[in-house]
Amino acid sequence: MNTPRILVTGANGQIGRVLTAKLRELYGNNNVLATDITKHDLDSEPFEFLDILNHQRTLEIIDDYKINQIYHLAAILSANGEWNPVKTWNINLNGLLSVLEICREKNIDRMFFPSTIAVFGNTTPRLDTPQDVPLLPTTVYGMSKTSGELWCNYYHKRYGVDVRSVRYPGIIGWQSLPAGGTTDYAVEIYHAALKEGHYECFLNADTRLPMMYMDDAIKATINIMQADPQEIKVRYGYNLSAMSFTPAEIAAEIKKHIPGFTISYKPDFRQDIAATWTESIDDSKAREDWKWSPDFDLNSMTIDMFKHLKEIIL
Ligand code: AKB
Repeated sequence: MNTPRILVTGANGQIGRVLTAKLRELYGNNNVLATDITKHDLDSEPFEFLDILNHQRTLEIIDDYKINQIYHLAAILSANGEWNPVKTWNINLNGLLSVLEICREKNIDRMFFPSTIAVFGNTTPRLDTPQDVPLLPTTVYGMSKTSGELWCNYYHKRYGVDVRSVRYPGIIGWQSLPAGGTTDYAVEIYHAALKEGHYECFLNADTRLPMMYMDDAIKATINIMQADPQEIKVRYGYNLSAMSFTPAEIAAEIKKHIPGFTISYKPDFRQDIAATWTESIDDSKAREDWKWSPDFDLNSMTIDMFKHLKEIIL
């Protein structure tokens, strides 16, 4: 395959920042255009401001930079989405439709759409959740991602758009902070442990959720995008799994590194969201189709998080 010319939307988000850097390492800075509605001081060029609802500007950018692959990350997450449901639907779903239309019109080679465990709901089996299950999400974020998966599948079947998607669990990394998600606690807890020695958690001690280290999330994203088209059998979101833990379990892991660390619990509305998601995921389809496998568990992730965060924070 020739070197791709890539557009990343939402490049300043938690995953976008790390993914953009990795794509630039792989394909060269000038072949990866970062776009977002805000610019971070440390962003390297090329960068363009882009509101994903501005269809005309997106088309112009695609032409100007001769883009042939899109990683469409721009979205509002589960907790923040609940503060403004209509805006969230508009950005998450109408933004996706605009990008899918552009892929069709411009014959874009490949597109990536991040889905999430937020597509699951109270009717979904909670343990080892299979690939194809009832989806009845309760958040507008989950609704937009569930519908988004269906639209991706539709554009593939109807127009042949080569769209690929995974259902990310909660993502934990030292490089960037999440904004407005329900799984954010699992990043905040490491920062708080180093800075304050204490963390007040907005979920209950025993709320088990699927999680993944950033390195694995980036690896999965690049692997699925580099796979041959015939290996991709699922054109909505592939289930993806690495580890599952509760706030009490991650706190116990942190205590191994910081013995004086303490945690308290003050559950808020995010506990109600988390309670509708599942506890563990069966990702055998991704393992089978494009040979997915994670490298990090809770233990190795915690060692790596502290190694990097200590350099930044202390
Ligand atoms: C969130 O908590 O909203 C996200 C997700 C699981 O998609 N991290």
